Amino acid sequence: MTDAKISEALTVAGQPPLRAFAGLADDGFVAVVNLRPDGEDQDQPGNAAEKAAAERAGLAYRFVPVTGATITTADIRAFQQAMRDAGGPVLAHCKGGTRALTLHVLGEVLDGRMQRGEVEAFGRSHGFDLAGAARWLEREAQRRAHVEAFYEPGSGSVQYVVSDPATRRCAIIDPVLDFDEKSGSIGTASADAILAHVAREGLGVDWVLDTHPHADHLSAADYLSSKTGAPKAIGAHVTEVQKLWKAIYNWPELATDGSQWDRLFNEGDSFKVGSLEGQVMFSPGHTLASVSYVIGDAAFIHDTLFTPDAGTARADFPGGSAKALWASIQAILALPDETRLFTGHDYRPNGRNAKWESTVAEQKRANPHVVGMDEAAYVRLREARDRTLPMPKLILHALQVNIRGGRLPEPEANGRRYLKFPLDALTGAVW
Ligand SMILES: N[C@@H](CCC(=O)N[C@@H](CS)C(=O)NCC(=O)O)C(=O)O
Ligand SMILES: [Fe+2]
Repeated sequence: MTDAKISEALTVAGQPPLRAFAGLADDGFVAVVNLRPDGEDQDQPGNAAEKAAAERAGLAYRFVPVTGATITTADIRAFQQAMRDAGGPVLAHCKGGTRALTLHVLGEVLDGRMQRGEVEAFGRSHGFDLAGAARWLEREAQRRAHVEAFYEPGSGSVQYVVSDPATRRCAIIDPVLDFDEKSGSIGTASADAILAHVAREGLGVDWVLDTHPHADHLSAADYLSSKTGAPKAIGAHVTEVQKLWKAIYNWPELATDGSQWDRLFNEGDSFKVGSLEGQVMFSPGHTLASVSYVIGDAAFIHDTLFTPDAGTARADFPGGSAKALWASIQAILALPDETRLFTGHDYRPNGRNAKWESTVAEQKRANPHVVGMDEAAYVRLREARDRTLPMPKLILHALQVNIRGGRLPEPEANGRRYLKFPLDALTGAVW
């Protein structure tokens, strides 16, 4: 194993054999961070075996799989978080150590502790070639749309603030209103974290956008729109979703003309975020009304494609269609290869760090729901998988709020708000 001590807190290394794990604690390490996706090499122990070996040795363990060509800001932040959580010396390894050092230096540059121009010389001083890290920073510096993601672990949702550095205007996309279904409590911590970011960065909010009426969490669009004064918008087909759920909830007074939003977007509509141009793509399948927002080189595709290792979203909610989802995915994959794709959920398969960013090229290369598929095969795969999935825990709570743009039910005479649940309206019971 090649290893290099970068600081008291961090040593980067090539693949350690499992038998070396017991000795790492004696060498003073408190944690191992594994950066290798499973299956890179035949003789690689892999995530599960490393986790077990680390536990046996009394070491903390974190799985932050990355490939050199696909590193994202989320990976860099996850690596930093793993370092902070360890609270002592960490051995971070990939195959040869370069990816580990790359994540470290990228974090240092993003946080202003290292200059972009110092990266390669720093790598050489430790015996590593960090040309890839320098290229990553170069690409990042050229981006016009700045994207900040906020992961909400309760529902595995990813909320975004996309901003125009030139005008410091932004759009908020798919914000979450916290909800504890056991106590019936509503909270605004997630939405307030977005407001705090917006204030810290001195951003003006042009839009509060939802990609679709969510079925797994309450939307904070109404809350954030009233806090910022920014208009809220969603796809125009939301009116069909309103009609569908109006019948399910037996809710005669619900307006189903979309008047709960300031703007309803159709396919091809455009809008501005500061000086950046936003384009709307109609992306039905997961829901009747789903849209994707393409802003600069960033596309917010929510529940269509997830990250390549996590496949695609389900298509079995009322109004869903695997066939329509396949067509929507093809339209997204027809965007330029380098388009950054930001997905709406991540459920952290195999306990890896949360991921939400990919590119069109990566999806075409590595998503098993895309590679070698045609419409018929995809529909078979999607429908078979959907039959195994229970309904989201909050579907009946969420829809009655989200088809009103995130507005909570009006208070009753006693000042309290109530939710309403239809019985036996949905299929997919867990028994
Ligand atoms: N366990 C989650 C499931 C949420 C869920 O169904 N998520 C949708 C997106 S809203 C999905 O596409 N899931 C894909 C999957 O679970 O494989 C919950 O109860 O909230
Ligand atoms: Fe969804």
